[in-house]
Amino acid sequence: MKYQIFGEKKVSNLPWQDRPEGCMDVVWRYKNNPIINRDIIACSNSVFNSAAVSFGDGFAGVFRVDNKARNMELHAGFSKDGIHWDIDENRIEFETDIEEMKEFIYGYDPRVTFIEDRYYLTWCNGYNSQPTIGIAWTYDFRTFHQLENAFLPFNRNGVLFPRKINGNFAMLSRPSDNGHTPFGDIFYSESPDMTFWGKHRLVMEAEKGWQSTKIGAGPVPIETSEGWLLFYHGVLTSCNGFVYSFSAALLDRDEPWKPVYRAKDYLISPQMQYECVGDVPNVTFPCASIVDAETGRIAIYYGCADTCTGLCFTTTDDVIDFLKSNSSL
Ligand code: BMA
Repeated sequence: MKYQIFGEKKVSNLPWQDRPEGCMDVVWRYKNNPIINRDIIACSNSVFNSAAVSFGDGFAGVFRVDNKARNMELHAGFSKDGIHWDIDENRIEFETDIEEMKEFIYGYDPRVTFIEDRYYLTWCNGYNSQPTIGIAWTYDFRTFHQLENAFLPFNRNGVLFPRKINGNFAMLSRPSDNGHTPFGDIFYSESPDMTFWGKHRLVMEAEKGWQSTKIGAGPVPIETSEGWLLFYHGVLTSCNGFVYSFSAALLDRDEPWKPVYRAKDYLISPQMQYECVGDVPNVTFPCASIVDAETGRIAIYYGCADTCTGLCFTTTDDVIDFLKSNSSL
């Protein structure tokens, strides 16, 4: 490997397929996509923007399930190979002593981050029916302990860093509105205790082309010698509505609110039928990546057309080289 990876472990059973012959893309799709169909459990209308991590000798995850009543809920699941999933029929019932957090209204777009000794779940949490960032932790993906919301509404795409920065927990998020927000930049915040968040900093604003309307952090950033590798989604407003693509940036290791490289081009945009056709057409929305520290291979989980879940692959070296030769900064 050309570039070093920090804080990640060896994942010898990482889902993987080599880049297809003749393919010139930096990120390529799993050939049997989608890996999770919309009807994988009885109650599901759709299963998409979801988080997966390496867990024990297999994988665990938290899945966005929009149910047949069309409420947005979070379900836990397990997998031996990261491709075939057993998803709980029942939604996660959070445990909490905080009276204000006891009512579950809706939850969507989960991210899971392992920090120190446990897995933290962040998601877009309905509070007073308005979106903000919920936080919970778990050891086993069976019992989840909910903490305070990180921010006031309206906020989405809360993604924790996998280690403390300057002695504090750190999170990316995207302040927004109560609708299909027509704007949005990525911000950085710190907290000494996972309760009180401050030191808010702008990281990146919406720019041009595929990322001209709004942007939002995707999977948990991966620490490398060249900076924090962040996959993020970007939205273009076409005459037929929003188009969600994704690409990558590298953020400074000590001051992650400072981008070092930022892709001019997208890595994946909706082009396959399962990405272009569904409940919301033209959406590719990554919420998780698993990296194998030994090879630098990365498996990215992404929601497709707000309907099903896909998988795609790359390596840290490939993405970093792409960023260095393709940066708008
Ligand atoms: C965003 C989020 C995502 C969704 C996307 C496209 O605002 O709600 O969950 O995938 O819109 O509908």
